[in-house]
Amino acid sequence: MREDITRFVDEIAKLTEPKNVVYITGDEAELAAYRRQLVEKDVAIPLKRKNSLLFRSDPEDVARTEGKTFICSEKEIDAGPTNNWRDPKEMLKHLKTLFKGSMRGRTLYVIPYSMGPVGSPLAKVGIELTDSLYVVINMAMMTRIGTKVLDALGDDSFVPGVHSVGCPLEEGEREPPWPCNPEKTCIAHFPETRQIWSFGSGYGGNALLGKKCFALRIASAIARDEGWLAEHMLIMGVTNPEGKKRYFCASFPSACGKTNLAMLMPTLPGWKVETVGDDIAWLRWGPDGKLYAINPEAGIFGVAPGTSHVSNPQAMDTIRHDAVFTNVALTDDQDVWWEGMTKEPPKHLIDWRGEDWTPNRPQKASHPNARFTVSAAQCPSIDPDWESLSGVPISAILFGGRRSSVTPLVYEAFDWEHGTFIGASVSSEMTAAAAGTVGKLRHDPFAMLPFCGYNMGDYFGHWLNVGKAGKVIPKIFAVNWFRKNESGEFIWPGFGENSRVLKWIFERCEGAVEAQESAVGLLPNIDDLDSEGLDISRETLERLLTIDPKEWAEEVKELRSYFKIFGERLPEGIKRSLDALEDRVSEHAAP
Ligand code: SAT
Ligand code: MN
Repeated sequence: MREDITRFVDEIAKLTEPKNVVYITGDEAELAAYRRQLVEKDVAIPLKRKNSLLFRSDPEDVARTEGKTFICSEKEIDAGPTNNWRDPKEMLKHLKTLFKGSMRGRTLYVIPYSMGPVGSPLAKVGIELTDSLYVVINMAMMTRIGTKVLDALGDDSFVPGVHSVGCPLEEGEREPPWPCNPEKTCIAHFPETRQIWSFGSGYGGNALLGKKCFALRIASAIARDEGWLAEHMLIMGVTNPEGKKRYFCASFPSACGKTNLAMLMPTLPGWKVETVGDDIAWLRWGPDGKLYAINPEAGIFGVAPGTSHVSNPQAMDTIRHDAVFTNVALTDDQDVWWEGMTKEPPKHLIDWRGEDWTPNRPQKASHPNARFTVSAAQCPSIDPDWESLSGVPISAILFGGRRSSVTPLVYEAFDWEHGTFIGASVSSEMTAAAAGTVGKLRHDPFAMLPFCGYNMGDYFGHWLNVGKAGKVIPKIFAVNWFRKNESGEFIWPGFGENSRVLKWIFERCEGAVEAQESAVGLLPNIDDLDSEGLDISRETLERLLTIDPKEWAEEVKELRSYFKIFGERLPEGIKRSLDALEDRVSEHAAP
């Protein structure tokens, strides 16, 4: 074992005072023993699905807590206006008091993990120290863990992460089913020294440090320094009926359907979608001047409610076995259920709080942010190249959000600078993935609002610069599956029908179809959006594919006021694009 690793572990053990320290090897037998242990201690419920467990979290610990997530750069301005900043020295002092003795009576697990396929030049290693077995078994699916990671590390650096649920156990005290410490929850990132400290929460992105903490917040800062991109994007392979394949990345905020899109079953005959990743992409220019992406993760942490054989049959197949479920409902025959899984709910369930549930109950049986965790390798649509060490070449980047109005179904950016502006301009109606008001429209640039490890204005600038370094520049598109009519109903069917939009994007990449210039970007000609077999009126299609200059004049005003928060850090390229958009919109609005 490398001396700096044992030193790190010893230091944290001295601070947190665990009863023992265990290095995770990643062996299947070891993980199976932990799963058994969780069941024996009544922390997890065994399911009828093979090797699968159900966990119920504390009702106070059900989603990422953005208000308790901090970026601790030396200077406040380097965290920027969209992050919660804390002085690194003060924060470290605070963390030392929080973590003092926080693992008493517990085991400290050392999890070496790789973000990216082990041995890939694009992969990076982290070491998470945690006192949560739930974290251990989830990290084992979400990342590549154990001895093989240490063997491949060589002399490279690693990102240290310290996680504690903040519930020390007194002698003889029983383990609570979901240990956490919501009052003192604190998730702190040190982008300059590349460290992560997370206290008090056991849930998802708060606790599985490889995901948002490392692969986005810390990695975005590394990527800025090294000239690449760490993005909140799925990666998918799209094959046309002639057998030609292209890869797309798509950025959407949490719980806006990235997993569904990455596993989409096209309704268009002859088209195929394969999954490389469903949440995070690391992108870099290859030696041939093309942009290559790897999925740094190895698993899927998907939103359960709404997932069904209709909305995402591939996900339903993926979670048939060896899956972990959190905050879903339990059926009488030891299986899982959540809202939207079937049209009719079962007659009786145990809900996510552990209480009897019948369909006449007003409360939901599963929590809206209930999740499944599963290894991506189990996904039937997994791409044959998903673990390619050099990544897959990207032809197009899609930006989307949940917008019930204003934003058309799809349009194309004029160029990379305009595409960067589109990414910077994303707003989305909030979901249950983060604590907050569901449905409220908020700016979420690049779907990175909660995940950018440095000043978002500088991040826009980094995007603009990165675009100058490649030879084969991907096309950039905006998409919006979530348009609604006056009665609040979705006017686009979504899911598998989104393949129609993917087809247009594919054909634009091929140079096979024209587009029409509009004030906001390049729109499809209505007849180029394949609507064969789709029950949709011409009028609705027109509505989906045209822009309303009045609405856009408002949008521009709103964006101008929003971008003010970045002050001097707002790059010229964004200002230029905004001015140009304003000019085009007012030209179009003129009678
Ligand atoms: O809890 S996570 O941050 O991992 C999920 C999400 O918000 O995308
Ligand atoms: Mn996400």
